[in-house]
Amino acid sequence: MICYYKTYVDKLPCWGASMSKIIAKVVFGGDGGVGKTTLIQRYLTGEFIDTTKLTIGVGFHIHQMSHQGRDISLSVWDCGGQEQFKQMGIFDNYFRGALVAVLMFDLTRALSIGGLNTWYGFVDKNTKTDVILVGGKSDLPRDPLIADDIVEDTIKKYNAIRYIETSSANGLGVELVFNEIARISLDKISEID
Ligand SMILES: Nc1nc2c(ncn2[C@@H]2O[C@H](COP(=O)(O)OP(=O)(O)OP(=O)(O)O)[C@@H](O)[C@H]2O)c(=O)[nH]1
Ligand SMILES: [Mg+2]
Repeated sequence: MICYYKTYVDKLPCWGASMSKIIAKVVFGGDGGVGKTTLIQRYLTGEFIDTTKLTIGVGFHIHQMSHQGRDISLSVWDCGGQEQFKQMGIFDNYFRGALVAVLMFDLTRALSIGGLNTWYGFVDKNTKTDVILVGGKSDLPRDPLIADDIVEDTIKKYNAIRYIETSSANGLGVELVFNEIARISLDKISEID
């Protein structure tokens, strides 16, 4: 059972003194334009970049953070949500071994909830990746089709352990997403130490 969790974590032998040696993998999925890249950038830089270009293929960041006194490094994979990238058949590989998958939809666009089906299909069920569901762009008027019961059903359908509404424009929920990623990752890593 212990080895089972080892597949989630890369241990780097020598990354520099200030870098946590444990790197937890987190993957962001969701349809094109829901706000994945902008959310990651808002967290990493503190700025709302409203000129984000669509992500071609997959973006990647390494981020060192602390959560409740423990250090962790995250490898953050940001999947380009445009249809042509989904159809390339590469995303299964990117989701494999992730501790956390962030599945994101756009609160202004009900169709983006429907799109989550494909993204959930990429989640690695063998390694029991935890899903965080994120509803983005909460600063904008919400699509009236996204009623509370639709959100509740979506949480259940994708076994999300947390649902967070975010705005990269005003910062709401942005820190919380990454704190939750760190908390979940550290809990899992504790099981292999
Ligand atoms: N008002 C508002 N606009 C946002 C927010 N998040 C993203 N946007 C805008 O939505 C557009 C798309 O954002 P991206 O972050 O590029 O979306 P994405 O999910 O990375 O898209 P792909 O890379 O194509 O998968 C950009 O013009 C952003 O400025 C938000 O929280 N509030
Ligand atoms: Mg993007």
